[in-house]
Amino acid sequence: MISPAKRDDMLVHQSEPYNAEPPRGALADDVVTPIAAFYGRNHGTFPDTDAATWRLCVGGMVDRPLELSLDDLRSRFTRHEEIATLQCAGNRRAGLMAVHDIPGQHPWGPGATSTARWAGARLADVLDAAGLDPAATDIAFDAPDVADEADPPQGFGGSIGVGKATAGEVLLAWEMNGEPLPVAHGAPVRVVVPGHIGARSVKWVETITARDRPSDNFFQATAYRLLPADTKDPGPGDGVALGAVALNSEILRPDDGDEVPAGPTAVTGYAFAGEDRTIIRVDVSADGGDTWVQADLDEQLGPWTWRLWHATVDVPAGRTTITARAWDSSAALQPEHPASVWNPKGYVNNSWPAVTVTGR
Ligand SMILES: Nc1nc2c(c(=O)[nH]1)N[C@H]1C(S)=C(S)[C@@H](COP(=O)(O)O)O[C@H]1N2
Ligand SMILES: [Mo]
Repeated sequence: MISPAKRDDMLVHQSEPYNAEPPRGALADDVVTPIAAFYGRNHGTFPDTDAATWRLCVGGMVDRPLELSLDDLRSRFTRHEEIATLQCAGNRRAGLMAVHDIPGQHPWGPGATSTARWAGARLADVLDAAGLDPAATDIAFDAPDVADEADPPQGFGGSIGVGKATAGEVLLAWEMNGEPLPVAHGAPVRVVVPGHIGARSVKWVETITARDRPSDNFFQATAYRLLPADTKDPGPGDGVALGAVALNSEILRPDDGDEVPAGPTAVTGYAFAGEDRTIIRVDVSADGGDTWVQADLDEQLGPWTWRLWHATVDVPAGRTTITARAWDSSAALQPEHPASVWNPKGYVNNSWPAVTVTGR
């Protein structure tokens, strides 16, 4: 078993396969998350890949199928960097589970999201070298880590639309925060799809296939889909495949349950919206939403990153709930209640975040 080399205060939902998130405060200090704090989300055991023998096969609807070694990838294609936030569709699921049980899924808190500086080749350049058929509509990724939860058990995979795949920001990354990509995050090479749910950023990618329809992989066709609340027994194609990350935010500091000195209290959090949307405003309330203060937004490091924000609110003596709400550049506001976004698999809880603190 490969050790993921994480902080020892990670909240581990499962050790094998490794599923863990940092405590919320660990995300508050850096726009680019240290690797030791970066969440880990795995559907199977880390595969036994060897950078020396690893090959990337690019095929399907292309004129010139490719088989590339890591050296080929690094020497034939220009290296690009992209700072991108990954966010699991299951981030903040615990808030939905508090509304109504979601069996068989991890109760992720606010930490199933992190930001890294990724470097690698542009998927667009690799597809160009392979001579992408203009009739292709979807680009599928497949990895060797077998997920027993899939029906039938299969390697992890997924796909994105050809427009996104050729847009330039999607990377085949071998570097994370200036270091060689760790095994836990997909070494030797992972896909990074900025602005889309984490599940599309396939780790340990071995096969890229140009197709005329989305991937049939379990994690594209059956899981990571938004289902109506009353769906009983979802099968392939039910609901809607999740793609772009929805507007979301969280409070990182103070922590839920903290004691804080009564009076002015600093509150820090993150806010993020996928694809072409950016965060334009975050409000914070310490009186159940009667009054709000506008948070200061940190500079956004790039088009694909979350924004950290800071506000000071007056915390009275006794138990108080601090609430936040974010808007994106389409003027969309987060939904207030988790009950209104509850869904059977517990994805995309983007309701207003809250922590309860005691002023002393
Ligand atoms: N091969 C493979 N890729 C994968 C997964 C996986 O289980 N296997 N999990 C996906 C999911 S659901 C998420 S949210 C991200 C998490 O990336 P991280 O573990 O580097 O944080 O990887 C994605 N890529
Ligand atoms: Mo995920």
